[in-house]
Amino acid sequence: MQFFRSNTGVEKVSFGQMIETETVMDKTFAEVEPFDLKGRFLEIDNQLTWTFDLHDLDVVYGLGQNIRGMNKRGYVYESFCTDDPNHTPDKKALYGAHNFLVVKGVDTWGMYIDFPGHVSYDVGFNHSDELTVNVKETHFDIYFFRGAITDIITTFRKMIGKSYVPPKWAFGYQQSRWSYEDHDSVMAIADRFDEEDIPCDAIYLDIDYMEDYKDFTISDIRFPNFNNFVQTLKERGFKLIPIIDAGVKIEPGYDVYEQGIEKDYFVNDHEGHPFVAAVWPGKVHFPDFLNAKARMWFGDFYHKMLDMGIEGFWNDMNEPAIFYSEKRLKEAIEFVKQQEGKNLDINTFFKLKDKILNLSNSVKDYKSMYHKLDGQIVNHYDVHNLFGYNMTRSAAEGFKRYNPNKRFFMLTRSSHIGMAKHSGIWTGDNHSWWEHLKLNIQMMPGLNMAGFLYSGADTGGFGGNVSPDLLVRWTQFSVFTPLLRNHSAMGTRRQEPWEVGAQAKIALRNAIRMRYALIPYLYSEFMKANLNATMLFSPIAFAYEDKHSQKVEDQLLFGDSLMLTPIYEQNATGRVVYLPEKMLYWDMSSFEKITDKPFKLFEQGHHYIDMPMDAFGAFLRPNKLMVVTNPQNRVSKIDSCHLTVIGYVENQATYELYDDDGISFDFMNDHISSTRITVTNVQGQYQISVDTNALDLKSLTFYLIDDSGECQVITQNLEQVELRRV
Ligand code: MIG
Repeated sequence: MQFFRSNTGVEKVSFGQMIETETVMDKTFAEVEPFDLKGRFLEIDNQLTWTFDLHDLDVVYGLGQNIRGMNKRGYVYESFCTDDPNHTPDKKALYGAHNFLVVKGVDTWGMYIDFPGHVSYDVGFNHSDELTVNVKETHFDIYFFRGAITDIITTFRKMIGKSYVPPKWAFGYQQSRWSYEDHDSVMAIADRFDEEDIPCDAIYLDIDYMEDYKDFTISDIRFPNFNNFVQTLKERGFKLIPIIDAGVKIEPGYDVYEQGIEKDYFVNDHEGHPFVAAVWPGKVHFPDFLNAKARMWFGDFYHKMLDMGIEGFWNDMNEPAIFYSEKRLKEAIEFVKQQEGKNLDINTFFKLKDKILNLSNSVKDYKSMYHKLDGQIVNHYDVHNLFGYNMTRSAAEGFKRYNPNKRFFMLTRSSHIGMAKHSGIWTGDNHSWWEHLKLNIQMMPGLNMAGFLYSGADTGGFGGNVSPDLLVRWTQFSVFTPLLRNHSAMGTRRQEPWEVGAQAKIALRNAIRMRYALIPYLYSEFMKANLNATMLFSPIAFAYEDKHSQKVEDQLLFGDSLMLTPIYEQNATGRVVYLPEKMLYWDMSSFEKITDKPFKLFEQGHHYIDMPMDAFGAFLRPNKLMVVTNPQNRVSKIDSCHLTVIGYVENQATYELYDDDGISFDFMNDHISSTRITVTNVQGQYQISVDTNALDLKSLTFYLIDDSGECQVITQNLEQVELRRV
């Protein structure tokens, strides 16, 4: 065991890593003497268990994409990337494995476990005053952090590298369904958005666009002349986002399969033959994404579709999901045959049932898969959580080779710490349940802590049938998440915005239009969170130290200026909110209503806020500003010349508005537009100053609210040069 301390106050304990995980980018740790190590640890049977004390008031944040609330205390969790579409409260793991948590309390400290296999956490479940971590291995690194919670998170995020930045169009509304399966159905969706005057920037292609579910193929029966089709939609402002699955169909003559076999780039079984699993295409092999050469080979296949005008993808089934393996299916069938004609006792009957039910995603299969890394053979189970990460890394590195200065769109289902550098994530197959809207709300801070800023859930729910009010409420929340995508499964009720009734359609159009109005603020806050390694969504306890704020589970700070209080319950027409200080409510039901000054001040404390179905809103913090604009139907059409600024200014507020070209990495060389807006309230008179290098910025309209609730509207014309200081 070795101890390290970095210059940022992080302590690292190394048990000697088994495999290079590529998760920690900042490696400036100096070896030190063991010091002040927390907890009690125990090594038995090649596993390590570490127990820490929890104080009564400690709140445990983190673990990224997982179930239950923001405060993880009171349950058990696992890090083991899992394709399980039933995200019920008894589950312990979802698609991602994110071993970072922070205990906030009397003593605030954080922990990151850099290990790609199975890790479990008992967060005060068996013993309410203990946090116990178990790692199924003794070779790995642990990092400990101390400081204020936001400093711990920033230190950690800097260690793991800058988060992924999508193209700016990715902040628009995106429509998906499994599946818009042919040319005509995709066209009909695009046409309908324009007819209904509902903004939309992207439409997804799910597995049916392929020929027999073969990656990087296109069914020319369903999509004749695909290149033209991509181009036509692009000219109308719609991007197409095709899915790529992890399994490669076994089919002689199919180039990905043939080359993979020839180059020995597939994951093997214990006999050294390519492992046979079955997923959508039937029997498949899995590319050995942990192997750098295989990664490069697979990543280059994306180029084929980039050449057709595609600008982004979603990588699915990369936990990897396995419907069944050839070997285990054989065993199961044998077992079933043996039972024929027998009088089954109850145990045998259950065994029979389980043989079939447990075929999918079996740990036995993961334990029979092998990776080949520079002559080293590694059992898949030990590095399981790196698989989806490396599939997506393969795509991201492929994009860099294709065009190093272009931002491509990328989402992945499975992920691990370190992957946030390469891609965004969607949170997988949720259901059209109110509980999953709440889960979505509560998961956002954990995702941000793990570096995932570009993320969101399947809005409206993937499985099950959505009700009109659930779709409206969910969309009203997703208006704030960087990824705003409506997606649903085959066979469920259709949930495009016009499918759930006339009243809901209007509410949905208004909410989606409000999203486009928010883009100046959303994009600025997203990019600042990215560049400064800070949070976009935080529990209010990250900013307010009062006792009550420590326990709030259903409100979020969104960027620097807003506090969200979403509705997540059936039939609710309002809700109780907690305000840690005096704040301004903005009724965001429709952007156009802004001229009616839909603002109201509320004192610190608890309040009941009315929000009928078509209404939603957010609270502005005092002495903060937000910048919005007139909504348009595409991100590219957004008006950045005439902006609107809203603020409750008691004395002084400053806002840094960020913008860039939205498509290149030039922002990394400071090719950005920045506008600093300062509003000072001098006894009811506002002084406004604007420093900007944005040449196209022509006017700013201010809605300024003072302590008495009085709203003044002031328009500043920036063409008067004296106002603009560059
Ligand atoms: O076994 O491609 O999470 O978004 O629509 C299901 C079909 C496979 C799972 C993804 C979902 C996608 C679906 N996929």
